Amino acid sequence: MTSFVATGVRGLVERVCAGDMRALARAISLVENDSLEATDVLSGCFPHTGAALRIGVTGSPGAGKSTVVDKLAQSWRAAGKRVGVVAVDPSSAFTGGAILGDRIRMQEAIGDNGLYVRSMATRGCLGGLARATAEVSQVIEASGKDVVLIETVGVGQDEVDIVRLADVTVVVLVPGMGDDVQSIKAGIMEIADIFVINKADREGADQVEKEIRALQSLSGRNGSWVASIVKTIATTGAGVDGLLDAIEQMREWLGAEGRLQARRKSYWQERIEEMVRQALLKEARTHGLSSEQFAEHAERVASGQEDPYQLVPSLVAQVFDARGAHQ
Ligand SMILES: Nc1nc2c(ncn2[C@@H]2O[C@H](COP(=O)(O)OP(=O)(O)OP(=O)(O)O)[C@@H](O)[C@H]2O)c(=O)[nH]1
Ligand SMILES: [Mg+2]
Repeated sequence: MTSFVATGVRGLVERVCAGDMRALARAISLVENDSLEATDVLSGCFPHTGAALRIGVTGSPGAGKSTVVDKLAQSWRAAGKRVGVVAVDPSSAFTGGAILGDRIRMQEAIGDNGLYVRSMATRGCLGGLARATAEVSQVIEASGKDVVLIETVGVGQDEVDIVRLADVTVVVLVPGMGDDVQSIKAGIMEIADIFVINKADREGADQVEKEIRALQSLSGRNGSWVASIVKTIATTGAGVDGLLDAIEQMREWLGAEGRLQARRKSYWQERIEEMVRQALLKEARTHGLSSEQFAEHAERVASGQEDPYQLVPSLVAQVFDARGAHQ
């Protein structure tokens, strides 16, 4: 059974790496649904990852993230680079979802297999959105992409976690936010490598720039990199060249002194820890610790009938004993 699955998956992964779009869509579904074959798919793809630049694009709803991503993707395609896009929560009240939908249709129509766009459903992702996004990005990268763009609304903890997987983080702001620059989630401001002030056709772009500079002077530096600030009108493409330059500079900076490696290491340190946690929990569930049993313990602890500090070590021992007996 396992070998059958592994053989089938091997063929699928080979087709993914050869740039077969249907195979890519199938592989992504397997990963997104956390299916039985997901681990083999990811493991098969992993050796084919690492070369692409991963760019996270985040910012408040409607800031123009999809439009910026679209313009970047177009520029890179024109330069012959292969581009992957993962968009998380494109179904907010703004037009992002529709824009992406159009693009997916366009991509099918012109058969451009150098561009792949995937929308992530925010609900129903088994094991968390950050995990699913990271894994889907990896599969897309393995299909032979030079750049992977990950678009996400920068509001919740999930989104901050998603952006962590990026090598370069672009935060999109818009004029007319007033003091709201301060209210953008602090975690997102801190991890910004490049600020885009989009909708620069509106009044107040200079004010936003001033506010970012003020915040920058307060906070510490991100290594020797001072986040660059670029103004764009994404709808017309004005300023997008400046953004491309800023990304290129960041890529060069990351390339020196092992910085890219250091970033990816710190990302994987957290990620591996999370993977171990999940694997242990799964182990616990297959060795007699069902959700129902957790619920029963929770009820007893909540009503003071059971001591959680005694309970947990005994549960852990129980799992290891059960596992030992199975081996
Ligand atoms: N005036 C102006 N409008 C823009 C600009 N960039 C984007 N827009 C418009 O702003 C709206 C939202 O743009 P999107 O690119 O969908 O924004 P988003 O951040 O991806 O939105 P969500 O994914 O829904 O959070 C669209 O109607 C765009 O046409 C700009 O530079 N100037
Ligand atoms: Mg969008």
